[in-house]
Amino acid sequence: MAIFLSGVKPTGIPTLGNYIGALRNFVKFQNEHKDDLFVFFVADLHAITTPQDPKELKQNIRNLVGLYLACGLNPDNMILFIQSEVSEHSEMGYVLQSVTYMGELERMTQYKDKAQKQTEGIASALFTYPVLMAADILLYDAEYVPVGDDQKQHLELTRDIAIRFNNRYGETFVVPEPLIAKTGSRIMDLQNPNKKMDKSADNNKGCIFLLEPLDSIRKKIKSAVTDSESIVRYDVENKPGISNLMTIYSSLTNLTYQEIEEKYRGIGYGQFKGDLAEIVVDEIAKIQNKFNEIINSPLLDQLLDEGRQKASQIARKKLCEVYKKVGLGRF
Ligand code: ATP
Ligand code: LTN
Repeated sequence: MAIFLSGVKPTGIPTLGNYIGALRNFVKFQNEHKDDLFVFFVADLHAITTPQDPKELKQNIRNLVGLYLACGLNPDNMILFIQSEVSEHSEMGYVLQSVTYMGELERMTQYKDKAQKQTEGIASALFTYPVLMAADILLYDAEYVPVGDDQKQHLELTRDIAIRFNNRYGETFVVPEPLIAKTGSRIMDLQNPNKKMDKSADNNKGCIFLLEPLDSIRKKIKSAVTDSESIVRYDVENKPGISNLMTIYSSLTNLTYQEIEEKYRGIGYGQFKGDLAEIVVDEIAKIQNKFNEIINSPLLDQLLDEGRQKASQIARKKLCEVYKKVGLGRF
């Protein structure tokens, strides 16, 4: 039985980028691997590496659990939990800090980007964030980690940490592999197609949220930045806006770029954007309907209680093994 694992930060309402680059693939893999185990969590400890309002954080955690399920994750072969409820994540993170070098963390591009945006000082947790992420993964012996393209560097560091620990203390961790989709692993902002669509971005105009009113989604797609050529053609360098819209189109319809180009040959951007708006709205409307059905159901807490219990059991065992190998305490 293989173990797949991933997490999403409750730093806001998940976006179309999170859906195409992550959530949707979780569901796809789960459907394709019914005999394997899927460990998914709400990465709330990661969320507080940048400032969060406590009330909003609480709401975002709940909404994210609802959205995991509304997107189609199946409780049958899944452990779903909230990261901060399983204290082994922080404990393992600390031990792994002792085998991670400052220089490695200084090279992380997500740290450099996010540090630049901080106005009230940079939290040291933002710097050590990738080590906690390594702990999240290594605690469960996960083999596969489905993520968007922006997490590739963190996964490489996780692998380096695992290999280093294994060399120093003996075979302990499974070295995980990232699963990054070929199409849609980096959806760009609709107003600034050179920047990743981010749920915690300052300006929301180029970002589509999964719980946003459908009309607002239509408007955002129709006013997405394109170019003056008026030809639907995939060319990231010269036509980043239209290429990004084509990526969204392709991800949600499974049409290739070439098929999309042929479909819209001789037809301007208006029709293309109108069609794309309906494709996106159809997909998100399904998620919102399901979300509204389940968000107040006691099932959510039941699943989270069960998830916490199962996750703690696995994590505690791994943490004890690590303490023992490192020579800590009286293990
Ligand atoms: P923040 O804005 O707070 O940094 P985020 O949306 O960038 O949040 P996460 O919530 O941690 O980051 O991302 C969850 C998953 O979604 C990760 O696997 C990440 O790689 C993926 N993801 C995030 N943004 C995009 C995007 N624009 N396109 C594709 N995948 C994305
Ligand atoms: N850092 C990730 C969220 C995350 C994660 C993980 C993803 C935290 N822990 C473990 C995969 C595995 C991000 O997407 N920003």
